[in-house]
Amino acid sequence: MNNYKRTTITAALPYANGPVHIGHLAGVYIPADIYARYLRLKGEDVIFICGSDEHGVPVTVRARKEGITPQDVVDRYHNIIKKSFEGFGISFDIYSRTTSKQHAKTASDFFRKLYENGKFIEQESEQYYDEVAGQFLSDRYIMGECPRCHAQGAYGDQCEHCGSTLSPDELINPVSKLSGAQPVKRRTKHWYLPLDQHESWLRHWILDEHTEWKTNVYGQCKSWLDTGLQPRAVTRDLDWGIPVPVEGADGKVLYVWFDAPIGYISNTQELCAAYPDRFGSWEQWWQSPDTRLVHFIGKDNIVFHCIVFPAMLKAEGSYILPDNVPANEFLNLEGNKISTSKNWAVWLNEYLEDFPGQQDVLRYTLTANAPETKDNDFTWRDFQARNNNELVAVLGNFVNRALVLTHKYFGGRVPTAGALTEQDQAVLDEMAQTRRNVEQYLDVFRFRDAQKEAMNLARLGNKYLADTEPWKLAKTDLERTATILNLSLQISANLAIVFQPFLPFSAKKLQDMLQLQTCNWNDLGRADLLSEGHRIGQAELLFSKIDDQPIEQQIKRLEDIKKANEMEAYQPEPIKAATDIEQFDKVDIRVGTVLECQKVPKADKLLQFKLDDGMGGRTILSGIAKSYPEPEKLVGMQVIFIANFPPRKLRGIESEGMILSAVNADGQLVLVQPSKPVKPGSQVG
Ligand code: B3M
Ligand code: ZN
Repeated sequence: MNNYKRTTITAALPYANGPVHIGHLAGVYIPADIYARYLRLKGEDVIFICGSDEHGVPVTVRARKEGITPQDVVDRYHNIIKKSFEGFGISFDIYSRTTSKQHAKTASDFFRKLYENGKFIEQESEQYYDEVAGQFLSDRYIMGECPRCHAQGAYGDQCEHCGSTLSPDELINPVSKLSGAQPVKRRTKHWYLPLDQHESWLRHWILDEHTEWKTNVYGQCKSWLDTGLQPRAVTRDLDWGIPVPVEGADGKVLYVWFDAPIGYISNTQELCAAYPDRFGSWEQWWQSPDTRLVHFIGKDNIVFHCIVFPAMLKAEGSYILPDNVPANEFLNLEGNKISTSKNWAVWLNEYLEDFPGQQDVLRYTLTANAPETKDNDFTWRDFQARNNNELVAVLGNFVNRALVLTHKYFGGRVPTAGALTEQDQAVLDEMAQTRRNVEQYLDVFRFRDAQKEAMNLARLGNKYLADTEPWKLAKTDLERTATILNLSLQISANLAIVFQPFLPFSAKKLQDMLQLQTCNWNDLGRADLLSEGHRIGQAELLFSKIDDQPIEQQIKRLEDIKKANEMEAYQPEPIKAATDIEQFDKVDIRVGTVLECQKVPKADKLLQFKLDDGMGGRTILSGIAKSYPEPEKLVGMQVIFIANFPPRKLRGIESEGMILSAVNADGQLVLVQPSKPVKPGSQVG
């Protein structure tokens, strides 16, 4: 381990153009929070920095769509996001925003310094411009026909149909996504960070000096470096952002990925200015060689944090570089990629409303399933099982038994431990390993294994109680019962400590129940945390069982969203080969009124219709039972049927024709009916 004196922890600044969801929490904010809490508990000097990322094109697009200003958009989401993080106990020392005054100053100064020291190159180029919207278009806002597969709706940077990487110039018939207008080419000047000039030190710094980085991070960096780095534009033609602070840059702002990481620095400055006694000078957190900088991010941000931002910091000259960038992969939801635009997500603000007081259950589940080395899946059933089988049945149950029995047999005072048996000693020995077990994983950002080790201590306690059965012993051997409960309470106290980084709300509750005065990480493993005769508080449930009903409700919500999305994505079937009126005239199509309708026994798809066809009635079988689970409700409805198909026997019933229906986007069959009542038997044509 390095010889550092303090740690600056940053968590990716979420875009303030939508709320945050479980993917964000699992990938970035929970691991960062566990880590920050862990270091603080060890007594280390830590700051934990975050804030909203409020610039960029997507904010302007949303504002335009809603007819409000970009500032309105970011004000709304900044507040929602901030509240969500507070709700989940994410212990940032500051959660600020990139529209703050401090940030504008810091980011401008940073840019100007690089500019004055000749760290940029200036380049003119032709870019697409939307004359209706009055702005230049970023790649994502130009759409057109893919030059490779000829699908419509390819983006200026990529065709999602065939997966090709594109440049806007290649699109056939490009249109602006903003206004639908055909964009024109205009000349414009931008400043570029010449990453190619940074390649050799970056190669050495990452590939030789940071072989300890997570393999997913290291691998992505290696592939970028092996492909060769290109200069990157750090300015944009846009009216939302931090104005480029040099002459001849009217109408230009800093590229959002240039200003956002500087937000970590400006937020630190804001924090240190507000609490100088507590946090000291901002410089020590960013410029002192004995400070360790750790960036928590998702995998889509790796290149910016491992290559672009370090190149900016190096070019500026007075900053330290990140020591580690423990990026996670992605979390999926019920087997599908989380998507803000498709509303395929569990939104944190909604979870807090739907499961009040149960933040730790989600924290626990997301850590247990964290996408640390590969993409992972969140399912509501797994969430329920983790709560019921682990938090309730193991952790909660153990602690509850220890406390309840202490109240029952020893009046709520920690009983005196007598001579220890071999079994007792073995339990204590194992408990003494907890700190090492958990730390070995926390120190290398393996939070799921760390949490598993913490849970193992609860399992140990649970097994100890199951093996010794003090509730039975109490009747015959109170002395032995006292020893067992003393040990169980010591284990509970250890649990209150070890779970603090993972389940801060429950750990605090447990600490209060035990009336444990201090909760020091360095005390982990000790068997004398609660002294004999110490009075404990009332036993309350740490966790409660989650029934099927709220889980099914969440699953239903997602099913509804999926249906709505399918509806939207629905593409009609291609038109059949040409035919003519003569062919059509041969088919006799009529209107009928449903007299009776019922399921056909032992045929799960078939409904049996009795129709008034104006000619004495007829029976028709139709394979639409799945779409109409209550067939009796169809009685009285008018339908359209083909009257001149030869009769056909199905399941012993003769069917005289075919009833017409359309297929819905979700595969449901929908009966077709006349728009006004029609005399049964009338011809359709
Ligand atoms: N806002 C991207 C994201 O939320 C971006 C992170 C900025 S960190 C400096 O994925
Ligand atoms: Zn294509």
